[in-house]
Amino acid sequence: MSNIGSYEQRLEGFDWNIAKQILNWEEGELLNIGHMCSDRICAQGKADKTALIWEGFSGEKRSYTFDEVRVLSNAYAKFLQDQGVKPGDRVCIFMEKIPALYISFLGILKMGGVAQPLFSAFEHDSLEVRLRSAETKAILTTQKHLKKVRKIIDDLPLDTVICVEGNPAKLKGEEIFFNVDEAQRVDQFECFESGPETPSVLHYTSGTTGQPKGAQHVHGSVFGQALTAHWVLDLQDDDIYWCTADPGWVTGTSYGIIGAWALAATNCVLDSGFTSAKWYQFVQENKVTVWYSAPTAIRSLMRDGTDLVKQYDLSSLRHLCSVGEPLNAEAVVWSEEAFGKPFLDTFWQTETGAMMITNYPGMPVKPGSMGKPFPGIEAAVLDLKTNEPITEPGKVGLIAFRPGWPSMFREYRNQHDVYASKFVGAPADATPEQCRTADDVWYVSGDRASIDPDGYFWFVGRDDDVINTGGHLVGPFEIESALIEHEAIAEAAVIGKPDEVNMEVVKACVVLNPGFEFDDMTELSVMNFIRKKLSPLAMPQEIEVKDKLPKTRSGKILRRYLKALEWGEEVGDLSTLEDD
Ligand code: 6R9
Repeated sequence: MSNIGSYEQRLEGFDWNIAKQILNWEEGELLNIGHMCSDRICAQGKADKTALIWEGFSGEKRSYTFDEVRVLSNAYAKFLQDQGVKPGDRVCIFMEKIPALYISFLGILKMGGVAQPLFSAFEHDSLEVRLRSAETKAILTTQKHLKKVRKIIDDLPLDTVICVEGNPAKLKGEEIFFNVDEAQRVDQFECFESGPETPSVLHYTSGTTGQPKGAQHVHGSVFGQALTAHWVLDLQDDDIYWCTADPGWVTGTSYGIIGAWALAATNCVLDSGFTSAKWYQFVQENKVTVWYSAPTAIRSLMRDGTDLVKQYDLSSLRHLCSVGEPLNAEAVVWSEEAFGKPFLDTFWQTETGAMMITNYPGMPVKPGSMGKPFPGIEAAVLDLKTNEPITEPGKVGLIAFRPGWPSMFREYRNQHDVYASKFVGAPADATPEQCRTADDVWYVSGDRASIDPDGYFWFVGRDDDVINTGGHLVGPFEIESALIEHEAIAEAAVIGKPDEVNMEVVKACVVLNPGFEFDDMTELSVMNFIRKKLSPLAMPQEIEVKDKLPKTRSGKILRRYLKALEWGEEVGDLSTLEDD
């Protein structure tokens, strides 16, 4: 059972150095996530411990010890070096949740590269904007996804395409085949001498306007990720841990790789589509003890009922956590009934790199609340007009954090003004570093919440137009831009539409080009167009044709207005709405 101490005990005299003690890491030692998640674990006498338990789409299984992860990630690191990849170069990982993803992630970090994981479901357009923005030097992918890369490579500064799975005979031109299971093991590799501020992982996240933003993380993030994994996920040495997130999403790297392996937990990965039965089977078979998942999945499990739960032996489960969207009180209560313990909600973002507001184990759970700030995190809700912290319980404001926690993002790649706009109290022309270090600065999350008299945070909603579909953030702008490339569409506005399981799904309101009819064929063609250009997540589930779109006088689409109509909410101040 957990022995991590009460929330109150942990708050008192908190210091991030505790993370260093927990990792047994001393100042002056090498701080490289790749090294800390493999070599250090082996050096602690855990070389033969299982690091990865993997099950693939068609039921195939593989497992790797920490020593195997160590030598195989060395092999990736050396191979990348041999290809001319230099420290600081961005290396994209674009593949399903196969073992190569997890192991190459460490390999990239070991040689000083910046790992850029992207969802394999992305189609060429989504891939292209992210590779272009990151000026990605090399991409690791599988044969299945090569055609998307081929489609865009000529226009990109991408030098090296590495295929890690498939048939080498199918490669073209300068594409290189590297299958780590067949490659020579590299027993010793001299890791890049990174420090706390050395760039590590670049995660793309969607915004309301403009293209996706690349949130840059650093090697020092491991302290935040490991400590939260230890105290909130309650990861202990003998845990069998399953984080269901794909590493294309920050949860899948911060907790699906870094937090877990830095603490030497055995990490489970199921690379197959969701069914409740499949998931329960996986928990039962691997005796999963700690489970970190998302509300969409929990709601789907709930829909399939407790009778199904009873058909499996899930008694190994001792601790459950959730992230990505509001976790409904109903889901918390159901999980108590179904699994004998509640899913504990945690709130954080790509930008924060690690958990910020959490239901700390042992703290009384208020179903529907996100919990309280993690020790060491100063959180507030700011008044919507004055940006001052609200002291009145229950009043809604913007969730904000005092900068300075270890896993905080260090910049939005090449978008300094957007980075600066996330901070209140920083000088207008502040550098990213000044934004984080100036006095009285708050990082503003873009979400709204209230705080109750006991200090619990209650999520209210996002402060922008970003759509949260099943825990994945989708930027309306990216979809709108793609929609208007379809021959039938003149204008488009994209909003989130309420959905029972996914919380929101994408809805598009469109104005047609003259001469086009909106019949079933056109609808299907538009949906497929987006699915094939961007990703299945971005595909509108509903398309509504309008004569015109509501716009501000300056020509900006008023998504807020469309959303209010859709959600049956008050439309609010429409003074900026363009006249008829
Ligand atoms: C880790 C992650 C961040 C946004 C965030 C908020 C929503 C995350 C939540 C939650 C309510 C929670 N979100 N956790 N909303 N309750 N417990 O999800 O990162 O993909 O960047 O999304 O997700 O809107 O701002 P990211």
